[in-house]
Amino acid sequence: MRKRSADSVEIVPSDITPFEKYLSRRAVLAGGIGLAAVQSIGGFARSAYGQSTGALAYTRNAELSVTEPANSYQDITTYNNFYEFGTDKSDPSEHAQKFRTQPWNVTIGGEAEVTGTFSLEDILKPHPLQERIYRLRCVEAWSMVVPWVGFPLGDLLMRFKPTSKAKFVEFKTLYDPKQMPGQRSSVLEWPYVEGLRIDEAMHPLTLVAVGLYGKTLPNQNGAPLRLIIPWKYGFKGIKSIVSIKFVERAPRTTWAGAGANEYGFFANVNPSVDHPRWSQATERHIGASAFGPRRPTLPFNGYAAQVAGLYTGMDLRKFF
Ligand SMILES: Nc1nc2c(c(=O)[nH]1)N[C@H]1C(S)=C(S)[C@@H](COP(=O)(O)O)O[C@H]1N2
Ligand SMILES: [Mo]
Repeated sequence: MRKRSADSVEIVPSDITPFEKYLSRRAVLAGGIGLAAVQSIGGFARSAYGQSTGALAYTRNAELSVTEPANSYQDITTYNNFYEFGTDKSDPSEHAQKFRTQPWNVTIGGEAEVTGTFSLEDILKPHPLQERIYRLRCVEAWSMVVPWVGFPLGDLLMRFKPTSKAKFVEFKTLYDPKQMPGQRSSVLEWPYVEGLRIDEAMHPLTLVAVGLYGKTLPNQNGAPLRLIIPWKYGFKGIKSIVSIKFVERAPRTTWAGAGANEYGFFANVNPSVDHPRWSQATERHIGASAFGPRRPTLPFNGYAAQVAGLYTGMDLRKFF
């Protein structure tokens, strides 16, 4: 891998380890058990990825979906936050159209037995896709309901065999100011960095999204792969991921860099802890009348039954 600067790496094709090759080598070493099983999950059409909004094969996961009606495709793909393409809600859909997501590589590093740079295809191939209708709650106090298509992040992370030192996972978005005009301004520190505690990353609700409304992700929604953590504010859902690193300490996130008192590391949706500049007690649902009533915001965005246990004994005012 060629270093470009301390924080960004340029991936050259010769650095890419085909995942199957790696696994078959490991399978021999490990006596053929376990690792070989990873490959047999199978189930998605290789050609489905990397195209612009192509159809995806998936099953619906009703158990992990909300029953509220989803927002329109129009709302979900034109009202976006993706500062790499500008700070207005309409900027990403206008400025991300020519963004190239093929070829795409993801580098896995840090405290894990398996590390290296893998093609998107190798990253995604073993994971059958599910549709999950999740609520998205932005820290700016608006919300949407989105039919995401993806698979559990934990299933992906386990393939790399994180070590006992892996207490957190750090994620980075592509750094490419030529393609991402927002990165030519210093509105945020680039590349965009996010992080999760390892148990949050492994939680079955935490999703790697590769599509929405049954099609591959539009660029403005974070193509080709992004995170969705439905009980957290939207900024945790990092888009267009190129790096996943297992680390011992909580990474310094981009938004904490922009204002540590405004954007906490946990960022669990919490109606009783206000953002310094606006209340978090209620939310405006995108698509509903601007003059209609605001909705009360639910603790953990409505997912408390599934995730509150991750934070037992923690002061959620301090760890906001
Ligand atoms: N790389 C990157 N990821 C990002 C952002 C961003 O600016 N850059 N914005 C975040 C914020 S604040 C929100 S609310 C969600 C919005 O996702 P959506 O546009 O798909 O609704 O993306 C998150 N992921
Ligand atoms: Mo957000």
